[in-house]
Amino acid sequence: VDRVLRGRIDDRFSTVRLGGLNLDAREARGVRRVKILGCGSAYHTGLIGAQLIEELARIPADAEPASEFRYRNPVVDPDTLYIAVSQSGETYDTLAAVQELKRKGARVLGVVNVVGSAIARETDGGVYVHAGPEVCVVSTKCFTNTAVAFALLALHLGRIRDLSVADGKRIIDGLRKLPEQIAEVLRGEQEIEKLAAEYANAKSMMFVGRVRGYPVAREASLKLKEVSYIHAEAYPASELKHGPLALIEPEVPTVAVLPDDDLLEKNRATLEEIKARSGRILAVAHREQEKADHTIVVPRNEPELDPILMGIPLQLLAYHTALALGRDIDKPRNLAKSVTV
Ligand code: F1P
Repeated sequence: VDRVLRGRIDDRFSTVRLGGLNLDAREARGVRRVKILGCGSAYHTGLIGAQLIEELARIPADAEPASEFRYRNPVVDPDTLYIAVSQSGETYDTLAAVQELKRKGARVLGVVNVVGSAIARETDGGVYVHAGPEVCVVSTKCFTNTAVAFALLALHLGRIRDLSVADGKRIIDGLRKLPEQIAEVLRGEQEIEKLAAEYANAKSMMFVGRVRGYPVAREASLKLKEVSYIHAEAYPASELKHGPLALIEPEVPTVAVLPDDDLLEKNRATLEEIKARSGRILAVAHREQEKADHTIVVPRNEPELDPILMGIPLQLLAYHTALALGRDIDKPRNLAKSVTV
């Protein structure tokens, strides 16, 4: 996280410098909509990025799996800014989506980790994530850094569009706190290892979150599937009552992402629905949750940045669950470093 922030924050003016963006102020002011494309973890960081851009720059934004987008003859709109996200920069579905967009005359930026990769080359500009090489196949630190890169991009767009400087300063202060807070989360690893041993016998796992918690729930569920091979589902918390509650039973525990924001009461009501069906609950929250069987407590930061910190203990949970089950974490089955087909 230090690396993605380094040299990019100007404290005097509470602004952000993104040298490679290649989007001048006039172009940035003309953006009516942002569409983010990526696959797997990159898509999930896109969901976080879309929320950050809506919250901090007030531009309508959404994310879609690039692997869907490229097959559906999408309407390409000149006032939409397209952003492709990729750790490797080589994922073929994402690259194909970028090429399709370029063919149709769209402006496409990249949020990419590997410098000089195919997606970095094909895009018109963008932000490098500087997470360093992902030594294992699954994306972990790159997920975190990409979310930080999106916070910087959202701040930048917000500032150009004359949104509150005070808000910018608040988020910048929050970003600066992240490295120490991440270290604090990592110091809780032993606790998470014990929890992983407790939940590793699950038949399946449910992950839920609402708004800022939802992309975290999706990513945590993907991480668990990728490395432990436990079946997992992720739902927006309010979707549970539209069918999936039927799956809840003691052998199907739920991981609930519960930031201490204005949705906490709603989220607690979801926990009650799960408890009423004898479901076990592991919460990730800013304070102990009495309705949960266990809580992993993470430090508080600015609410918009919650997805960044809350994802990390769940990466550790997936890692230790895989270890407890004797899986080869660095070589998960059926997963390539970059999916080039
Ligand atoms: C996308 C991705 C990863 C996943 C695995 C397969 O990669 O789906 O999220 O962990 O490595 O590919 P990328 O486009 O971000 O490199």
